[in-house]
Amino acid sequence: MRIVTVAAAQLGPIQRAEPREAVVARLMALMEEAHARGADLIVYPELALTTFFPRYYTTDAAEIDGWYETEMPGPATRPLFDLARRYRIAMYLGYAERTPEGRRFNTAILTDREGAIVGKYRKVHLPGHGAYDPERSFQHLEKYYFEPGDLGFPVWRNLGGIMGMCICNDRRWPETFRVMGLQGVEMVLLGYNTPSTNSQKPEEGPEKRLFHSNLVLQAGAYQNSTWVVAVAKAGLEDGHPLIGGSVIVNPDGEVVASAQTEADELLVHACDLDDTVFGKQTIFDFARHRRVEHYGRITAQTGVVLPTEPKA
Ligand code: ING
Repeated sequence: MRIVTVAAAQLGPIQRAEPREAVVARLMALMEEAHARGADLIVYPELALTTFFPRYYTTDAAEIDGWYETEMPGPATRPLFDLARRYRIAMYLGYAERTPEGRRFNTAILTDREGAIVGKYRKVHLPGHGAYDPERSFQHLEKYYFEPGDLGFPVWRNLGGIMGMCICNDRRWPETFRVMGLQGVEMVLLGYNTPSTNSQKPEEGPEKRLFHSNLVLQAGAYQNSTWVVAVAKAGLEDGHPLIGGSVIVNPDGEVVASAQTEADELLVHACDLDDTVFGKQTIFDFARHRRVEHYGRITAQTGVVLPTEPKA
């Protein structure tokens, strides 16, 4: 038995004007509850310190810079790191990162029980668009505000197991989970901010979005025999709805805990990392079963190459 008691710390909406300090107070309240319920690890959402700002288009550099962290922990987040160290709780925290060279990434960090950052991930799959799109009912400008992640999909030994990270849209791409699966990952941590509606397909609502979110999370868990912890920032942000649906998924692909609200809500579950072993040693023993000689297209091609037209 290698139990890691996980707290999935779903956040309700963060309004555009909400200061970091107020948000950090919410994160710390969730950590207090996680500690009281015996958690070893707490997982926060994507961009957990600000509203989902890629829904806004602006060229105002000062406003844009205000959404990014230039140090982690910084003045606003140090109290959270201090509390985590006091409670010996490891943490996944999503935030907008601005490097000293001025590069911008949608980032998540993983800490250990001592509050030290043991891993950093930068979102690889950026959805949406890179320029203002007047056709959309709302913007999704992640390709404008961030660069694609340059760190790949690493895993880290932490809390007696092998942990990996991704962010939001990454969960929709099977390569994300498989690259970590090929490193023996036992628990994938991710945060997400998923609009409840499709800005290009008005008939697609929250039910379909929640269905697709669980579909990819359960598949990723099962096909790589790993735990998956997925945590939403949810609810109505400045009039823009985000889905909730935070879940903890076991290595058999079963949802073992799911959020019931679109507010700040803590899910706690004792995850036995040894539950990943049977799948990795049998049906998903990659070394025994995979046939890489047939998988070349997956890395040789970015887009689709259609078959040739039949001869007339
Ligand atoms: N948000 C959404 C996500 O991938 C999206 C964007 C929603 C893309 C639904 C495609 C379909 O969950 C982020 N932040 O990636």
